[in-house]
Amino acid sequence: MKEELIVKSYEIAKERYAALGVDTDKVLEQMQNFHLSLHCWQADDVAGFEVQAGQLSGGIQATGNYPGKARNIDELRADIIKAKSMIPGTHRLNLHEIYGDFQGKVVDRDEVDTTHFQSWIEWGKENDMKLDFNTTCFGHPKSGNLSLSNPDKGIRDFWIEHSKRCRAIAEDMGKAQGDPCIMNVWVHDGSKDITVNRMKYRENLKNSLDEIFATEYKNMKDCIESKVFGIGLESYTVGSNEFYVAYGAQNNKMVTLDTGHFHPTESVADKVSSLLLYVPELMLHVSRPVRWDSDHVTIMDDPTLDLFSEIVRCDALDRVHYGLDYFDASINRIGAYVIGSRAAQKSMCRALLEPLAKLREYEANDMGFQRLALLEEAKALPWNAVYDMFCLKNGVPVGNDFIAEVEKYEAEVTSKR
Ligand code: RNT
Ligand code: ZN
Repeated sequence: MKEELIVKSYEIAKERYAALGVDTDKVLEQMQNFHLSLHCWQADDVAGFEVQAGQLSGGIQATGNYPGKARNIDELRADIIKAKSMIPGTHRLNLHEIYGDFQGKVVDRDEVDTTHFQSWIEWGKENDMKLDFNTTCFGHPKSGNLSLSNPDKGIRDFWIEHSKRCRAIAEDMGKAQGDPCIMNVWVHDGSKDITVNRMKYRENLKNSLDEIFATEYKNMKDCIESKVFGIGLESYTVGSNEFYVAYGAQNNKMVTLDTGHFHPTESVADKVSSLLLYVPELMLHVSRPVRWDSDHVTIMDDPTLDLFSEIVRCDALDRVHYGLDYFDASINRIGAYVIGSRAAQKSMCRALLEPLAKLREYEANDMGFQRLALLEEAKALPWNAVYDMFCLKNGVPVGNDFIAEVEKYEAEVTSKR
């Protein structure tokens, strides 16, 4: 897109917003400090690099077989660097344990340590990407339907050991990057059919978590993620929303909100203010559920817009961490990274541009019509001119120009895999 046009549009937008008391230059600065944590698993459909790799399990599924997925660590790194060249700003990388640099060796989940992530730590430094981390309790012969909540102490202990080791790795990552590494715990544990032992498994999960979190760390932060159900585990989920919200509130742990992990008519945006009164921080897994937790590519839809608006309205920008979590194997995977990341950024940009002072003034004075009218008008204000300027300032393709970039990389790189 022509630079002149972008600048001109921005100047007009600046004036329009100024008339409503919104400073677009300040929003550009805020956008620069808004970091996404890009999920490494979009590049290879959650496969990872274990030599002994098993099938994806745990009730999650990547569907589609679009050609060109990353087959090894070098390809995955190249793809992430390519994706990030089309996303303005600086971002983090969210790694799962199965993405370790195992150098062709069989390393079981209870044997992993920081040496397997040393090359990632260096790569992160070189590429200006701070790392976040996740335990991986699915896709393993010991995963079954129950991991941390398994009544079999041997299996439970195996996953406790895995999770403890992951925390130690996250601590080392955090120390090396001079910024806490956020480590997420999500386990698939549940049951396909009616269970008559709900309490027992939840008690096991609670005790396992207590053991895992016993060590205090300074350079990593824990977060815990609930969900409604997984495929094949429809009747019962050990780590439900109530379970983790209560655990987080009692133990001062960050709660992860995956936007696909609630009942379809439930507003995830509405949870932000309640949770932030009781838990220290939130981690987001921004996704797009279509009929179920389908992990479609994030787009700028109403739930996503509402969620980011709510964070801004709660003045909670620095108490929320912004992870993405989708895995679509049916379209160009690098393109999927860019679409979802830019959709999250655009949602945030629009949220930051909301004429909040004016809206709150109306609300305080019981001026319901005026509040609703301005909310409607704000939707069509030229927020896109501000986002385009943000892209221009960061030297990344503006508007739909990134489509050609993705196509070029496909022609030259991914189609040859
Ligand atoms: C699964 C959870 C979880 C995973 C990743 C791969 O339903 O959302 O966060 O998607 O850990
Ligand atoms: Zn998730």
